[in-house]
Amino acid sequence: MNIFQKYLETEAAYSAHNYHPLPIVLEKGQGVYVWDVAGKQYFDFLSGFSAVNQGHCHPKIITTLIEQAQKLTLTSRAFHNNLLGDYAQYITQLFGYDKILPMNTGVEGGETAIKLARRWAYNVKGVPDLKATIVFAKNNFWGRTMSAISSSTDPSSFSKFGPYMPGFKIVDYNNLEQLELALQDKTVAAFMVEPIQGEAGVIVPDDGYLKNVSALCKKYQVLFIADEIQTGLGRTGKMLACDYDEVKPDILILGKALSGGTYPISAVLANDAIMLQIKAGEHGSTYGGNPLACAIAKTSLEVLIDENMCENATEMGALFRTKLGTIQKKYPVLKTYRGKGLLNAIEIGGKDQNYAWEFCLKLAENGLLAKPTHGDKIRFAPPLIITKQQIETAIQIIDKTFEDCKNYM
Ligand code: IF1
Repeated sequence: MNIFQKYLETEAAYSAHNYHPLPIVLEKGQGVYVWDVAGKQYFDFLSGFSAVNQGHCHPKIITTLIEQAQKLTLTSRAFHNNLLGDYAQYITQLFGYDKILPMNTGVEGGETAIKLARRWAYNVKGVPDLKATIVFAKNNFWGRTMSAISSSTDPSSFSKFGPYMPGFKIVDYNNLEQLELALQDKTVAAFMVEPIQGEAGVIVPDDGYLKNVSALCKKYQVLFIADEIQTGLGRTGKMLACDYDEVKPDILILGKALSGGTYPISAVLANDAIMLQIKAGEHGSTYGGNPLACAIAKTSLEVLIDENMCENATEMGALFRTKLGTIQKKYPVLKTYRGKGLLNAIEIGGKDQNYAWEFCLKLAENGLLAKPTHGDKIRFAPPLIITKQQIETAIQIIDKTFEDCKNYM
């Protein structure tokens, strides 16, 4: 029996089977590396689904976490705490919004954004009560709540969980004609979209798509909600993926790396005309805006900036894609590769659908962790602190893995 077996069996016996992880058991993480219970080291090229942008257990974030955890972790919002105001001022000035509504998970950020948009639609746009609609892009992913799956076009997310939230409409991603048609409906409160679709397999829209989305939203008095939970905070090489099109969404949703992978922290940012539509006692959560989260989030943002992680993501991402190009010449089974900054994905061929899974198993054996998404796509998203040398070593592992798998092709 291998060393992982008892962990896998215990987990299978007592924990829900709502995931199908790679059969490895991790117990340590530092920077771009994680180690399994046998002491084997891996490059982490998933980064906790882009929550660990700053690297595993970033020393400054961990120090902040420990120090604050020994002082005060949670007051509830029934009382003020000494950190929320300072953190709120910092993050709103950093991203250029009047206010933040602090939440915990990414999907709570999405739910909050939708509630703000609907409330604004009734109070400001004048949509008749109960008639507000929200437009989403096909293949969107913003979490697992009933609202999130009600906007999903992926049966594995929504089937047999109905009935669904009403008032949601779908347009093709990266399709401005369809979007303009949909926004002409006067009941539309908002268009909520990921600047790059992560779960769908790192789908990068045309240059200028977001700029046109923003213009259409303005034209039809519709709020532009950017879900930057995965693409934000340096992942694509800029602080926000929206920065590539120099657009400013009406509502910005952040999550994941807002805590450097240490704690669930999300944030919704908007200006007063939208944010103040929610009055005292009309929204919130037990942990939203807790002092531990405020301390962690501020340090997580500071290290992103102080350590030039956005710039590094741009440089290392470009190097990574260039190297993938050389691998593609040797192994045509590497059908396509794409991405921005350090949010990249490859599509691989192979004799059968399982090739991507087998490829990831072999990658793990060779010392690099990644996981397939939607069949034949493999996302590569290492922490943003990765160095040139580490990229080159990782590329060697990927190259070797194609060599190892070539009769599987
Ligand atoms: C799973 C990946 C999926 C997200 C975007 C909101 C959320 C997510 C753009 C919700 C969460 C996670 C959830 C996890 C797998 C992972 C993921 F792309 F990041 F890999 F599914 F698409 N917006 N993404 O990506 O944030 O509530 O989870 O904090 O549910 O399997 P959350």
